[in-house]
Amino acid sequence: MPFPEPLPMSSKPLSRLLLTGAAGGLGQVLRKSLQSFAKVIRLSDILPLDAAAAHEECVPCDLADKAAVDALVQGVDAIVHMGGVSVERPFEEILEANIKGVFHIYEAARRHGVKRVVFASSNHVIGFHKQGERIDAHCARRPDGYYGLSKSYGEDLSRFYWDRYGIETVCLRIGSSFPEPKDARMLVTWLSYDDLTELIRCALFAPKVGHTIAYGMSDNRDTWWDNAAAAHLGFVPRSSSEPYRAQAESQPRPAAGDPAAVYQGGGFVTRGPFETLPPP
Ligand code: NAI
Ligand code: 15L
Repeated sequence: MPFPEPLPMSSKPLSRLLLTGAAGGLGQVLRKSLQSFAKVIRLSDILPLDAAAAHEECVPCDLADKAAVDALVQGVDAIVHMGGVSVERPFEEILEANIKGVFHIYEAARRHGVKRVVFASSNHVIGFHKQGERIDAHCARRPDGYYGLSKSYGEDLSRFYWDRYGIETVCLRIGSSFPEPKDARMLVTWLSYDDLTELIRCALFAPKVGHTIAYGMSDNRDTWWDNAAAAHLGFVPRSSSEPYRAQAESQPRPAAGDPAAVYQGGGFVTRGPFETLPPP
């Protein structure tokens, strides 16, 4: 299904929406698909961005720079926080972009009175649950690396900013959001770009979200996740991984018993260790 046509300007509910990670894979998609929701979209990334259209502002920013993030957030109504390291990497990299980065976003939101954030969490918060195990958003978290730990921190941090300062957040534990599912695991974890946009729309505009954690997945045949929280937001996924089954199942699979085939986090569960010191 194609992206919905942008609504007429008068019906755009937000004045200014901040999208971090705008140069990334999902950011480039959301740059277009979220334009219906705000008169102005402020786009930010540490990487260069394409020239801004009339309804866009491009503000380069390193999320690890507290003062720069504070200036970035000033004047926005809501934040869709997609920026950061998006794969397993050494802790020191994750610390700067993801852990300090998400703290800077929430501090700036507090200082500038932003009332709602959509935070791109990840299935790697629960990556050490076994494939086939059915879990919901309240299950024990079992992060599968420093990356998953940073997203777990973001979920806790956003909870704190709701309890302490009343800033609402929807944490989206995104499965695998790519143009199509690439392998057998992604048949279960896939989230189409159209469904991602719809989920973010629900997260931005559902009347009361408090602090909500929802999974980001399409209406796939098989699922490991009870997504009642997303339904509560009004999210109804429309895509399914089923049309891609034959192609995805033809890709090489990890051997039975390989942790990548055992755990929900797939190959992430075996990344590292990362040696950042000389051998002992
Ligand atoms: P991506 O890696 O393509 O995009 C992330 C963007 O963040 C990049 O453009 C990068 O330059 C930017 N970034 C990294 N460090 C930064 C820093 N210090 N300051 C400012 N910007 C910085 O990742 P993708 O796939 O677009 O994912 C977007 C978000 O969604 C990420 O937070 C990722 O963890 C999360 N997510 C994505 C999933 C997916 O399947 N695509 C699944 C689960 C979560
Ligand atoms: C993620 O969190 C990553 O950002 C993305 O690149 C994919 O690897 C995805 O999870 C996944 O688990 O498929």
